[in-house]
Amino acid sequence: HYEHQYLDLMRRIWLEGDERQDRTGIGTRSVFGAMLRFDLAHSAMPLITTKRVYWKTATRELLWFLTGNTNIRPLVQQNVKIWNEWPHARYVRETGDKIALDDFVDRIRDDEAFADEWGDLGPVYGKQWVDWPTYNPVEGGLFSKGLGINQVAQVVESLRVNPGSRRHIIEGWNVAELPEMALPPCHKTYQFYVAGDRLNCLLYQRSCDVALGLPFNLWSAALLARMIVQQTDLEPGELVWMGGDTHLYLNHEHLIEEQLSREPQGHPKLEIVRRPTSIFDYSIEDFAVHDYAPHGPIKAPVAV
Ligand code: DHF
Ligand code: TMP
Repeated sequence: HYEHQYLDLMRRIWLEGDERQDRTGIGTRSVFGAMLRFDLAHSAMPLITTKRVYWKTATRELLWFLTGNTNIRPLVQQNVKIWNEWPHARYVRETGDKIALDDFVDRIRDDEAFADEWGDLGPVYGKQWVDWPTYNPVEGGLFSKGLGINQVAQVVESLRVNPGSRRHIIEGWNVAELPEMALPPCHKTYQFYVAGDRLNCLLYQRSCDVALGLPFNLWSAALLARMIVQQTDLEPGELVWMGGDTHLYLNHEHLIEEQLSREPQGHPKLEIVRRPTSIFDYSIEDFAVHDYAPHGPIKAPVAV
């Protein structure tokens, strides 16, 4: 079963990883450099079954990236909570107002002006993917903003007209803008590769929370590949995932012990029920997952 790769990685990190202090103060066990490979043929998806993964939440996040929006408000309005902690932490830090997370999120939902001021994550994934900023030199060594670059549209186009290219890349790591981002991109580089009529996707993730983040990241990368497959009239190939600092947080022990005691079950499949006009026209109703009968959810706190 494809999922043994994930469970084997989790076990190896937990048993053999180096214990390290990390930015969040929680502490991790970590390995540096890891690879997973998944065959996406016949609509197969690398969806984790040893706990319930909220694939619709991950899908809403990906669709939000593709709109170019970096404010959590549209996520909050869809009841997607995965980015709430970071704007909340910034608000508490910058105002000294120790508002509870739930109250902060209610305010983001109900108060547009408040959301405009406090809901933004800075120029994270969405901005870099579809509107990477450009600059034009002007008098006196200054620069003015040029038109943004839509990397996603460019990759879809380059896959169509020049499939053999070695330059099909979507890059999130905009060095100049890292200081303005709530978190520098984790899933930072996607590369695509056409072999015959199959589209392969490689994701390089510089930093990976194997328990909470990785199930979402695998789903989203495979989903993005499938959407591009549909838009380019190719067939699904392989997803290759590569991790840099690949870690487990020490406070995820209960999740890890429980998950490693479970066996993968079933082979979920993704059906895309409609063919939207472009990569930017998908909506949540376009996706149906079949044969997903996971084990129960396992809750664990996210390190902020
Ligand atoms: N920070 C850290 N430390 N780990 C992350 O995985 C992470 N991921 C981010 C932002 N910062 C991060 C964005 N993606 C969850 C999943 C993905 C995600 C953020 C959070 C998460 O908490 N998942 C839970 C609950 C899901 C839900 O409430 O819908 C899970 O059980 O999968
Ligand atoms: P870092 O910026 O110090 O590396 O912290 C980011 C943490 O978030 C790290 O534990 C990796 C995790 N993460 C993922 O695993 N996947 C994601 O998609 C995101 C946004 C973060």
